[in-house]
Amino acid sequence: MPVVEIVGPAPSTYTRVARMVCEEKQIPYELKQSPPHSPDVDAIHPFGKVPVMRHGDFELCESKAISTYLDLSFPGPKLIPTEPRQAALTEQWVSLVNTKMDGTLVRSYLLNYVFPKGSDGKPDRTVIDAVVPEVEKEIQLLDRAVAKGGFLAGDSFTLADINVMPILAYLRNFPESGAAITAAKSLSAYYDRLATRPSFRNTVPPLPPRQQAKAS
Ligand SMILES: N[C@@H](CCC(=O)N[C@@H](CS)C(=O)NCC(=O)O)C(=O)O
Repeated sequence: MPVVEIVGPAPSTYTRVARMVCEEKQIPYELKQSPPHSPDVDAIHPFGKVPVMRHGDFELCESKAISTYLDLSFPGPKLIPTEPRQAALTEQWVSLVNTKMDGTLVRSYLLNYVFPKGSDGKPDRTVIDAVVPEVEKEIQLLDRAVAKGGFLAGDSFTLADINVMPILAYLRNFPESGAAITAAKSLSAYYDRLATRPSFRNTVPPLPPRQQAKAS
């Protein structure tokens, strides 16, 4: 069987999702760290987003589609349950995160810190201050969701958990979101528990250059 190729940079949250799926199912894969909108990516994703995937002559884009393909094609633990309610809850949480929360938590909040756009080269406080209430609201929503069964979709580990963990990993490192996660006791415990999984530990992205400089 040909080796699965995941194309996208390691720091990308969605790329990490596809990699975590491979790790959970012990699918041999290669990571090709082409950035968004590079020829490699544009050849597969109509809007140049990462990740994209190659498996032999099969090419695919969109993290959820890639995850579904991998889950259905390879043996190992089912990450998208087959029981209808569990399957629907998994789909629901992937959708809520991808269609709403990624916009708030990653695009509006985190990326303002990681790629500051303020006139002085610092994060734009106006943008951050405006989005913080919604960031806090969404973290509280996740906290309530995992308080019930210990996972996002009921009481077992699914793709819904894989999909949110890379976002939480970044959120813990920034002031307002970090404080909100610390205050969210169920979510903090959930993160600490899931962060011990090999799939998460084996896909930790390198520190961004600015944080590397501080750490050394
Ligand atoms: N719906 C897509 C979203 C992928 C996405 O937004 N990826 C980001 C990196 S984490 C990206 O490619 N950003 C560049 C851009 O949007 O132009 C998926 O689930 O794969």
